[in-house]
Amino acid sequence: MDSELRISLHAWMVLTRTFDDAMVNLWKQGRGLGGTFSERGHEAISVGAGMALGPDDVVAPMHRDLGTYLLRGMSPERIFGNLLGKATGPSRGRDANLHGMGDLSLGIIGYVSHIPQALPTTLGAAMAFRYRGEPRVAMTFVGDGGTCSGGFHETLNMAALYRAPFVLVIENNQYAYSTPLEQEMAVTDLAARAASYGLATERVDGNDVEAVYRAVSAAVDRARRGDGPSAIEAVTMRMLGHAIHDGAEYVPRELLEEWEGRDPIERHRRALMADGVVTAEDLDRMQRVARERITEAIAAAEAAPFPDPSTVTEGVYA
Ligand SMILES: Cc1ncc(C[n+]2csc(CCOP(=O)(O)OP(=O)(O)O)c2C)c(N)n1
Ligand SMILES: [Mg+2]
Repeated sequence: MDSELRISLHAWMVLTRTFDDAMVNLWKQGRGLGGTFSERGHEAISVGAGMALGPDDVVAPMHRDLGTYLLRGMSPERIFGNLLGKATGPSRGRDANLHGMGDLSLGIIGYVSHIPQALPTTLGAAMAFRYRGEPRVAMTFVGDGGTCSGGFHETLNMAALYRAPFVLVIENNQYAYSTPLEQEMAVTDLAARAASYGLATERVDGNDVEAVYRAVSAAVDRARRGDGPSAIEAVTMRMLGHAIHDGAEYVPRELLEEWEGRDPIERHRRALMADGVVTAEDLDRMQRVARERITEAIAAAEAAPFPDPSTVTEGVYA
């Protein structure tokens, strides 16, 4: 992998973590955030997978895929605006959360918060590309918990049957809210679940950004060539609670400590340094730039207006 791409993957992970840390702090300071889902520990997945897409592809990022939103060009100002319920957020104050953030001009389909309904929606986009003969790919994400919902199984069956240009990234963070993987399902090999419907699958270390990028890139290429859908299972750990209100006391401390030692950003930083791709000064600069960017974004989002109450019925279709 060329050095420029490796540095870019790292810089997006640093920006994502910096955003995430700031988001958690804002919530703790009571500064008006809505649903706050930390993606700490998931940066290699959201960035590695997002980077594998081309400019004309579409993606529906899940609640822990902040890096994918940023990579697709959704500005930190707009995302903080959404979390604060401001008119400048993509949902225009309708959904102060990390879903409801679609923007088709950036190739982003808003994640449907009812799990796993983003899967059939994304498959619909993939089928449209297939019918029109466009060389485009539709990608989305699902958690381990989401793989237990009926829509996951129906989507995968149809995607494989019609060889849709569809890529699914399964984020196996080993918990669905407070339920550990082995209490969710009898077969805990999530790639096998997808393979049973006929998708090409691969299981990767979800804390290794380059491994995620390579696996998802191969899946995107396969879909674009017309060789059908894939599911990539990326194994990681949710490092904070389900959402900010949840202290995750039910997760064994030793498990979290073990995964802290595999932190995706720290690991990648060490690899880049060992290979002489970056210097400590480069990394300090990267962190400084990210902090400045996020500080500016928070100030802009806090100063932005709330939606005009007279617009409340706009976007209501039923
Ligand atoms: C149909 C439905 N039921 C419940 C929820 C509430 N909910 C949101 S995320 C979540 C847990 C999902 O776990 P998993 O799929 O493993 O994703 P993770 O949060 O671990 O990334 C739940 C229960 C929902 N969004 N939709
Ligand atoms: Mg999970």
